[in-house]
Amino acid sequence: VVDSRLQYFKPHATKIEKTFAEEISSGLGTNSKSIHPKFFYDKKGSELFEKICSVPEYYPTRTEISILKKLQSELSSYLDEDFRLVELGSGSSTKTRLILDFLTSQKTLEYFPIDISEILTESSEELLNDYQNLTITGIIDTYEGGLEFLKTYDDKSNLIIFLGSSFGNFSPIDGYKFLEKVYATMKPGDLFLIGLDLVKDKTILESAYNDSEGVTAKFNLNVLSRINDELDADFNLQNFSHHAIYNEKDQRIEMYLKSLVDQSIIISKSDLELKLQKDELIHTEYSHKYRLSQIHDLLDDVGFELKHTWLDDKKYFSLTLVSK
Ligand code: AVI
Repeated sequence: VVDSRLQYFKPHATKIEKTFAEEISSGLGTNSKSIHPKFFYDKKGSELFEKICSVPEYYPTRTEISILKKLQSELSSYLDEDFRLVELGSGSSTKTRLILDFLTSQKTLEYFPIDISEILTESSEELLNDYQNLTITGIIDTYEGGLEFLKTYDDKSNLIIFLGSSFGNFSPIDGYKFLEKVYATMKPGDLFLIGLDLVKDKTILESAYNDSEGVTAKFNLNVLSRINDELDADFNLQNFSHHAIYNEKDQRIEMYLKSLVDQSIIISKSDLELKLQKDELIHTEYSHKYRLSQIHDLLDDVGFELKHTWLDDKKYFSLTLVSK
C-alpha cells in the first residue's frame, strides 16, 4: 500500500556528487577559505541538525512551531480546492506534520518534499505510515534542481513552503536569485510560505549558535569528517574549534572552523593540499536575521504579492505568505 503512494526522483544525482569535490577545491583553494553550508547535510549532519533543533538555546524551531500551530486554521482560507504541497529543504519533515495534520484531515494531499539529503527517504516512509491521506513524490536534489523538476508538473496549484529560516543561509545575492527562481517556478495563484528569523538581542543569537551541550560545534566540525570520508582527506578534527559570532552590521551569525595549529591537509579527490595557519578561519555558514520591513521589501522587489505575516508573542520569528 505504502509503495503505490511513494515515488522518488534524483534528477541531478551525478552532478551533485561531482560538484562536492570541485566546490571544496574552489572554496578552500583560495585566500579566504570557505565550505558551502549545503555540505553540512550528510546523514550524520542532518541528524545533528535535528538535535540542534531541540537544544534549549536554539529558539527558532520551537518558535516557528508555535506560529505554525496558530496559522493552521487561517492558512486554509488562502488555499484552492485542489493543490500540491511542495517543501524546500524538508529534512525530517517534523514541522511539516503540523501542516499535514490539518491539510490531510478531509482529503488526500500530494506532498513533494525536496531535499539534498537522503534523510528524505526515511522521513517520507514514516509520514506515509502516519498519514493515510497522503501521496509523496520525494525529490533528492538541490533547491534549484527540485524547482526545475517541479516546473514539469502544471496540473494544479502549489503551496511551496520554505521553513526554518533556511533562506538566511544564502548570501544576499544568492538569496535574491533563489527567490527569483521560486517566483519563476510559480504559476499565478500559487502560494509561497517562508519562515524567517528576526533580528534580536545579540546574546540570545550567539547562545543559539553556541549551545552549552556543544551540538552546534559537532555539527560544524562534522563537515570535516564528511570531507575525510567522501573526498579522501586527512583532517584531524582535534586541530579545529567551532567559532560563531553575530555581526550586527550585516545582521548575521557567522560560523567558522578555526585552525588551532599551523597545519597542512591533503584532500585527495579535490587535488588539494590545504595549508592553514594557527587561528586561521574557514567560513562555513551565514545565518541572516531580518527586520519585518526588510522581509516585506525583499519579497515585494521580487514581484510577490504579500498576503499575511504571522509572528510569535516575543517577535523572535516570522512566517510570511505571498502569492504570484
Ligand atoms: C538550517 N539553518 C536555518 C540553520 C540556521 O540556524 O542557520 C543551520 C544552523 N547552523 C547552526 N545551527 C543551525
